[in-house]
This record gives sequence, structure tokens and C-alpha cells, in this order.
Amino acid sequence: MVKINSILVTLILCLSCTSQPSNEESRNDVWLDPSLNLNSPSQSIVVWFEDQFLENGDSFLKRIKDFDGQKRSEVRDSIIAELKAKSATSLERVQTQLSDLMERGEIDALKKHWIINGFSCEATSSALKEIQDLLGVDKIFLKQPPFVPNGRDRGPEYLQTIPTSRFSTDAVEDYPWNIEMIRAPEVWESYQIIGEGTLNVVHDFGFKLDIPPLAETIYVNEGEIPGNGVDDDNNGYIDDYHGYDFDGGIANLNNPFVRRSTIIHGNACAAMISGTFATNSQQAIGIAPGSKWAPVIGGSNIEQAVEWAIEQGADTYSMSFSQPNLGEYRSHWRKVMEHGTFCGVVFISGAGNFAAGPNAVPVPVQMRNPEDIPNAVLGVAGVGEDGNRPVFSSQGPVEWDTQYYKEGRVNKPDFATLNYQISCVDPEGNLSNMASGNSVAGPHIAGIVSLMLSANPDLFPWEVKEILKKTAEDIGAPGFDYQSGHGFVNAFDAVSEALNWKK
Ligand SMILES: [Ca+2]
Ligand SMILES: [Ca+2]
Repeated sequence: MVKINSILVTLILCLSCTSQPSNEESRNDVWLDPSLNLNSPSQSIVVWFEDQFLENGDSFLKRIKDFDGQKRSEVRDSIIAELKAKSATSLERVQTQLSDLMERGEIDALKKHWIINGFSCEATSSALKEIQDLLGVDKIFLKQPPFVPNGRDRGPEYLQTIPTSRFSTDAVEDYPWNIEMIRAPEVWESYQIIGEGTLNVVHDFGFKLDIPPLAETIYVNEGEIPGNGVDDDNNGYIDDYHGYDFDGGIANLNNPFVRRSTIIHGNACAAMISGTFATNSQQAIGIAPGSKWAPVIGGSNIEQAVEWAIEQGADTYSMSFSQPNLGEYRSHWRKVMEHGTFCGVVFISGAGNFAAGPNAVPVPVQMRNPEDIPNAVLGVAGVGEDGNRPVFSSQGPVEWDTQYYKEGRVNKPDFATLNYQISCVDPEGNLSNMASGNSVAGPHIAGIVSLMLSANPDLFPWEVKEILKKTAEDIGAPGFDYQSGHGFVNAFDAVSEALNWKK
């Protein structure tokens, strides 16, 4: 049995980052992340301006009420425009000083963001002081780097031709038990809904694109000509035809540091959402086999990855990874996901596998970033075929006591699906490997949400969550519980409710 949880991200905090900025040292009442080292010759930072689309605390829940009766597709463009306008205004005011800092070599790798109003860069200690004096600067976070697993091998950067999908409901001969147990085939057969029209972004560490069940549903950015070394659609990324590696700054998603002998983590997740038939059979392997999927890598550049996903029209954003000890930087991830939700994207992340075994940690840190983010990220735990929760499955609640977000204990996980001994695609595209871990739980919910948004594209992400709450089967302790959240989700009831949801 392959344990997917062994691939999950682990972060090691920099032990030298112990210098604590005092209030006297910060200027303009700019808040400084205590993890920043004021004497570091260079560190990676992200800067927030004051004027953000959402504030802290209940701002998310209050703001969603403004959109009652509206449609996701209509609101999406106006919110993107509002986010971009805020960013353009704030950045314009400091452009001269930023250019000057760059010319003097005090900052490097400047990346302007709109998903939050701010920017990232590598900054010297003297730049850190000057940035605090810039007009409108509010907070400065230390960016925490993700850990990248080791391995080898590389595949093609893009597919020369996209094979025609072999999937049709009539041609299905078989499907694995997990697809049946979440009642996806009933959706395909009863409603002829297979996820068409939806885009599922899979954020992972490496993929192999040229396996049939994934090649047939891979996303194509029509504005980009692949392999010509030119940024044809002028979005800042060269050859981002299927997806992009924002950390590597390259279009090749075939991360060479991913083990290929048994299971490719990104492929396993993507196939669960958008896979068609296994390579050499009529076995249906994906929950939404008519949907598209796009691969991204970008743990160090979550702003760029989410902005790209939104601009390509993403409906879901699946993150089967888990980062501990982010400190205050958690707030930055949360803000990115909150704003992204208002742009119409449903963010989903497995609950993690830290309730038992050598990596066990106590509640409230069993669920980590990003599955610990309230409202904007669906944190998903799971059970096995027998309905029992595997001992590794992380539990809530989580705690929010950062400088910015202060709710205290927050209920998590949000939902449960399947996470134990699930068949996953092998590097040839057949189902052969059994995997256990909440890395497979997230993609189950992403596939179900893809079907829901195919059935009713106007649902807002918070309406999707409401429908999932309404239709989930209560399991475990009665009512909400810290092991299975609001209960076990099934695709048929969720899609039926989505079809009936008044807009
Ligand atoms: Ca491009
Ligand atoms: Ca190109």
C-alpha cells in the first residue's frame, strides 16, 4: 500500500530567524511579522497595502450577503476588476521608490499582486526599512518556503495533440468502489452531467501529462502557442499552455523531483477529478470525466498560481498538501483564498494525516495550512469503505490567533468523503495502486463540486458549501463533529440540490 501522506509537505522553520522587531523599530505603524530578521542581508517578503477587498474577522461572511440573488459568472469579472484597480492604485503611488530600490539592488524578484493588494520581493535589511516608509504599506510578512520532495525523471512539457475523450456514459463498463460509493455514476446516468464546462486546477508538486485518462481532459490555454519560448497571450508566463510551475518559472509541469515508479501524486489527484477511462479499459476513474483540469506548481508563489487559475476561469482549486508552522504567514494564504473565493473559485484541501503515527501532532494543529482556513477552503477528512475513520485522519478544531485573524477555535474539518485504500492511477494511467490519506479526500470533493458547477454554473462558492452541508449524510457523532465535519458528501444528492437551487 502506498501511503500518499509520506509525500505531504513538511516545512522547517528557519532557526536563525529569531530577531524580534519591536514596535519602536516599525514605522508608520506598519506591522512586521515577528519571523522577519531585521538584520538579514536578504529575505523573501510579501507586503500588504492598507486597502484590501476584505478586512479581517467576519468580513468574508458579511460581504457574501451583498451578492444575494446574483450569479457567479456576472460577479466574477467585476470583483477581478475591483481587485486589480485597488492594486494598480496602490502600486502606482510607490512605483518610483520601488524602481529606485531595484536599481540600487536593494530589492530583487519584484512580483506585483492583485489577488491581495500588495507585492512580493527579495529585500535587504535596508530595503525592509525603506519599504515601511512607502505610502499605504500596512503589513510585511516573511514568506515561508515550501519543502520539495526528492526524485527524478521528466516528461514532455506539453502534448502535441490532445486525444479525443473516450468517455461516454454508455461506454462505462466498470468503476472503482469509491466512485460508486460517492454516487457519481448516478449523476452521469440520471442527469447526463459529467462536469462539462468546468475547470479544475490541481496544485501539486509534479505531474506526468502524457497518460491517456489525463491527456484527454487536460486544459489548453488557447491564447498560448506552446514550446515557442514566447508569452503569446502576454500574461507574464511563457508557454503556459496547460499550466505553469510558478516556483520554477517554467512551463514544464513534469517536476523531476517526483518519484515515478509507483504513483505520481499530482496525477493521482487529477485523475480522481477529471480522469476518463483507465488506459486499457472502459473503467471510469474520474468523478467528473467531462471536466477539464490544469496542473500548477507554486507553493512559494501562491498569489501568482491563484491569479493564473482565476484568469483561466478555474471553478475548483484542489490542494492536496499541508504546511505546518507558517506562523503569521497563514494570514496571507487565508487572504489569498478569501479573495479568490469571491472570484468564483472553490478552494479544497485534504484534512492532513497527522492524528496518529510518527508524525502525529495534537489538536488544534492536526489540520494545517491551507485546510485550516475557515469559509474559503473546504477542509476534507474521510472514512474507509466500511465507514470507519482511519486513525491517521487529522481532526479539528483549528485555532486562529494571528495578529490579523482572531476567532480562536474554529470548527474543522468541513466535510468527509473517502480516504482509505483508494485505487489511484499508475504512471501508465491504469488503476493499480492503493493509496490512503487525505490527499485523495480533497480531490473527491473537487470532483463533486465540478459536477455541481456543471449542473448550475451560477452557484457561488458559499452556496456550494451550503448545498454540501444540506445534503451531507451525518456520520460519526450526531451533528457536526471534529472528525467528519458536517458529514459524508455524496455527488447525487449534492447535484440534485444544485439543480434545484434558486438563482
Ligand atoms: Ca502566457
Ligand atoms: Ca508561447
